Amino acid sequence: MPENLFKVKKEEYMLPGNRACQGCGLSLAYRYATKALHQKTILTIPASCLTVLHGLYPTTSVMIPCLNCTFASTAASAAGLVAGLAATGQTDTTVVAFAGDGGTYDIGIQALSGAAERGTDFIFACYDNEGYMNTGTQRSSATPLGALTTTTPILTKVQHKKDMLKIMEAHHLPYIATTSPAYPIDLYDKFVKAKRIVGTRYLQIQAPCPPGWGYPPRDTVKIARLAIETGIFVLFEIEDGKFHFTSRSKTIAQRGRRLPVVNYLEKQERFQKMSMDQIESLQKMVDSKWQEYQKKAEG
Ligand SMILES: Cc1ncc(C[n+]2csc(CCOP(=O)(O)OP(=O)(O)O)c2C)c(N)n1
Ligand code: SF4
Repeated sequence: MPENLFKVKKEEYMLPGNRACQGCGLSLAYRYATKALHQKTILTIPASCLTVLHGLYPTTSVMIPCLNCTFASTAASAAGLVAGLAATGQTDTTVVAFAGDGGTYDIGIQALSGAAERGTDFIFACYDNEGYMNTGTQRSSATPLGALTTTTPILTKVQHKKDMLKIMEAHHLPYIATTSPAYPIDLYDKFVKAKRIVGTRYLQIQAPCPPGWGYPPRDTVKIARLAIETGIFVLFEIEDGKFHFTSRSKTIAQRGRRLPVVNYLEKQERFQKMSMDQIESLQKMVDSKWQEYQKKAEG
């Protein structure tokens, strides 16, 4: 076992047997996130695959108190929890909102922006499976260009993914980080750090989804790694405005070698109808984003 695995808390907050699909990237990431958040945490979660994972009342597979909120109000419900805890003197409890990309990029963005602008003291974690997966793989603004979904069934999605991280950066938050289930120690460390920081902290987890993306459940970590190797997804932190690469993305930045995006696309059925023009456009977008990150890292 690698040495740094020893620091991960042994306690499990996800009980064996939850209702997520086999190979769900969210459930892998959630196991490490809940270990890092540990005790003295309250979750608030909108309708999503995560509510399904938590289970149906009166049973649950997650050992952390959780509020189910309405779709648009995740960050507002977190702000209410923060105010309630402050009023009752329980200021040592961390409020964590956990939402899918639909509940973050689209339906939850207004409440999230409001809470972030006010500097509400909470963590907002978006697990990004790039679609409305719980209701059958509809497109969201996080769905990448060229992906097939049940609402883009023939011509694929024609828009690029929304740059939610840039939107959150514009809120001048004390902490923004990206994480992947393929790098669980990096994910764990970022949640531990986020728990210690005061103010609005935003974490984004890339969450591969076997049925929604069209790959075998055993390949979740392989797909998540390819996302990092190609630069489609980049591991970084922005602490008080200072950007730095982390984990495998840091190594890739030092070596200056990324794989072409097609290596990632060809493994997923959702990209089977992508045109050559779309692949080129995606590669250009990834290259220019990477350059932007490198400039930021150089300060
Ligand atoms: C106001 C409202 N609109 C629509 C729904 C139906 N609904 C439940 S879960 C869901 C998909 C959520 O997508 P996302 O936030 O990306 O999370 P995921 O399902 O992918 O985990 C939708 C549309 C709802 N519960 N409430
Ligand atoms: S549909 Fe995707 S995100 Fe939802 S539980 Fe299944 S694998 Fe996980």
